[in-house]
Amino acid sequence: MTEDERPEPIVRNDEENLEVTEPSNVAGGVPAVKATMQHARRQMGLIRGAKTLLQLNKLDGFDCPGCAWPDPQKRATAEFCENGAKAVADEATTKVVEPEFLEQHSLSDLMKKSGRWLNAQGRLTHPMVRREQSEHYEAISWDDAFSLIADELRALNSPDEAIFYTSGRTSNEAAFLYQLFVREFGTNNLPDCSNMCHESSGVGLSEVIGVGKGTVLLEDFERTDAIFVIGQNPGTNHPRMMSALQKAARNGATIVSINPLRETGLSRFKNPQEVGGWIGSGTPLSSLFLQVRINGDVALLKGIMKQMLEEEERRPGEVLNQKFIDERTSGFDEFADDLRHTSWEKIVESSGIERDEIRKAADIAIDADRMICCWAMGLTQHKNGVANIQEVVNFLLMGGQIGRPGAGACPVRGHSNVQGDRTVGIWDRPTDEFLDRLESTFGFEAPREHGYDTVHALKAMKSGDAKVFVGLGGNFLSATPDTDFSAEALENCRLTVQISTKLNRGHLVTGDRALILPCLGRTEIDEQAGGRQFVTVENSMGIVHRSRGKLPPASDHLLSEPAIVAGMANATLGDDSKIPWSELIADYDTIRDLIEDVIDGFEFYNKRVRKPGGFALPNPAREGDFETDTGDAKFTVHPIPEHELDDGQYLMMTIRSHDQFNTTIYTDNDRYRGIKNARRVVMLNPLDIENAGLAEGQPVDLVSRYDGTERVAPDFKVVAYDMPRRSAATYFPEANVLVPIDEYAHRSHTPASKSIVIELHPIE
Ligand SMILES: Nc1nc2c(c(=O)[nH]1)N[C@H]1C(S)=C(S)[C@@H](COP(=O)(O)OP(=O)(O)OC[C@H]3O[C@@H](n4cnc5c(=O)[nH]c(N)nc54)[C@H](O)[C@@H]3O)O[C@H]1N2
Ligand SMILES: Nc1nc2c(c(=O)[nH]1)N[C@H]1C(S)=C(S)[C@@H](COP(=O)(O)OP(=O)(O)OC[C@H]3O[C@@H](n4cnc5c(=O)[nH]c(N)nc54)[C@H](O)[C@@H]3O)O[C@H]1N2
Ligand SMILES: [Mo]
Repeated sequence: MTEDERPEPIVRNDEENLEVTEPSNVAGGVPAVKATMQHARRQMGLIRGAKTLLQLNKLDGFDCPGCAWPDPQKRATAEFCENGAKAVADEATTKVVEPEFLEQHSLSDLMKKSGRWLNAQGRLTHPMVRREQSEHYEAISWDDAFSLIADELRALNSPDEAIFYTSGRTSNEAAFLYQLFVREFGTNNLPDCSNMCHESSGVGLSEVIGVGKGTVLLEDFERTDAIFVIGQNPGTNHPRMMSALQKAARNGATIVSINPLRETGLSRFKNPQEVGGWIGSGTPLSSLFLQVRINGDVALLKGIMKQMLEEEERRPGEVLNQKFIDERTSGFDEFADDLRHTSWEKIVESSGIERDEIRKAADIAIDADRMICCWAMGLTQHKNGVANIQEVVNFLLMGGQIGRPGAGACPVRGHSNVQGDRTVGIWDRPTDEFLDRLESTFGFEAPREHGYDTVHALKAMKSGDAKVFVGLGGNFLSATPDTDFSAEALENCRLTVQISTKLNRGHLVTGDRALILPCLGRTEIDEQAGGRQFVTVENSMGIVHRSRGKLPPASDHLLSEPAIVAGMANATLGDDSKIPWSELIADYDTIRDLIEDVIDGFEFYNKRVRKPGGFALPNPAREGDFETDTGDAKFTVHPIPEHELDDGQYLMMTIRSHDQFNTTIYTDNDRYRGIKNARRVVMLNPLDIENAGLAEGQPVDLVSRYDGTERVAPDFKVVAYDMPRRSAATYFPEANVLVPIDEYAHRSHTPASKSIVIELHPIE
């Protein structure tokens, strides 16, 4: 492709200067501590930095705005990890973006800057508006901003022409009020980041075990014999999980890692919270690494299970938990039949894993009295994402590994409150039971038609069926698939509203008019008429607990997320509303009382959440009670997915580097993988590089072709990496432009961000 033909990249990066070194073989240790201190100091200064970090994840402090990994009951002095510290430092930065900044820099000027640069400018301080045809944002009062939203919403032909997105950092209180406002307004158009994340887990698990959440608690890691970590990179994305894995390994558990990449965190770990963790060579973690092909997991799991079945046939009664299978499950015969008819050739070919290795994995599962399977985006973001999760459940059910201590399913959630947001009603497909409870509690008629999820919201905006977009957090432009499509979708709106803490590219690609509404972050004091407030969140294991910020807000003009929602609701619904919005904001206990009225499991919410460590929500599957339509856990049968790759084509996964939180880029380095000063890179197997006549460091354009449309991500550099043949890895969000809007998982509609067929076009 020539210089003129290549499109402007919609995701921008700073000047890059790629350096490649060997990937690290141990996670944590001194480099992690050093990186933590550097980030904290740079953003917050020495004293504020240290003080803030010591409040992180404390019983009376604030919940880490990073991932959703749970906190142990016994907290360390420094109960945080390198990447949690980066997320906190990023929010608690002392830098600010004041109105003058946005009045000076035009939107097209800012479009030329990288996402990392935009984020690094600091915290947003004032509500800002971009008026029609204007090239700039300018300051606006809160009242005028709310009126503008109300005018646009009321002018719609139907409430279904508005989209209300949520990102998973939002608290239970803000999320509950938000869905209440949206449903009283009259729509279920509540897409959220979960649609792009663990939706496949939710859909998959609900069907076969009756709850859409994981079934293990942190203490189960101390009692388990084997842990399978599948399609997850905890050393980077859930570093506090490393302490749990380390403890499990020390207690004798065997850890198996299934991943196309030999991720550093899964081989060895030096716990920076232990004195001994700073020296020595670290604790060896995974004893078996299966370098599966991208999307080879169905084949691999079938292989492990086929091996178990054959073993059971050789020594009946010794391998499977037949009693559990007979009494608590259905569908075993069809499932076993399918395994018998799946050939070993097909399994080995599709998974890329040899029989011997499969046998080793099966032996570990057979020897384990108690087994846990953990997974994340490596399983959910495929067209067969739901099938992937249900194969994991099949694997667990064979040994009766759900519903007893030390065993179970562990989808490791991403955003710190993504699970809580769904629990309190952020869902485009609410149940009738939930809507009935809203109606009986509040006395308004709840909309019954299901709303748009993320993919379908984008399509509706693009086609003109939706005209107003409101984002409660997040970065809808850069996190969604098909960036050019998303940009057009946003530009097609009459009004786009972003409730945000930091500047991102989503603020630059707007509807006819746009608002930025700046809000308080987790780390900050939330003072309301009724005094100082706290909020609550639910972690990956269903524990609901408090989070109370301690820092003075970044600006006097910030409102809390609940207050912003109430402001929009008051202005839009006015006196017709059945809900006393302003009273609820004065004291968040009153919001929690309403959550308790509407949602089961929150009994004595205000009392129980004040107890140190919070409380666990009910989870029938964890107790061995499967509330599916048939009342038992289900074995299911899924085909092995096929990817026909022509010459010159590769199957690409888009993954996170060590120095980003989703679309927020901290630096252009990926320390564990040995990649420095560059994000526009494509990792390939060295033999593939050679075969294709490419060279390391060579610039290439990445091209995907689906349904006759060619999508181009320009100007990437080739990096040789230890990974299966014919696979490619790029970073999210740089490569999102290649993910077609119509490539998403069956039934969960999660974009297939981990299996996109691409070609490489060398740049002359
Ligand atoms: N520091 C930090 N922490 C985070 C985040 C962050 O961006 N930065 N994001 C948060 C969020 S929202 C989420 S959802 C989680 C994400 O946490 P992860 O799911 O760990 O994140 P990804 O980088 O998407 O990594 C997916 C992993 O799956 C592997 N993989 C890809 N395709 C396949 C496949 O087909 N099969 C198998 N077996 N493996 C595969 C990749 O090699 C990679 O190791 O992390 C959360 N925590
Ligand atoms: N290709 C590809 N695409 C992906 C993924 C992938 O692996 N590959 N992963 C997907 C996944 S798992 C997820 S979860 C989504 C993430 O999608 P999002 O949740 O939409 O994206 P984030 O990058 O987490 O959002 C960052 C922005 O949130 C705002 N923010 C930060 N803290 C707060 C807060 O406390 N309150 C408010 N109101 N705003 C705040 C800041 O302005 C910041 O710029 O991306 C998805 N997209
Ligand atoms: Mo996520």
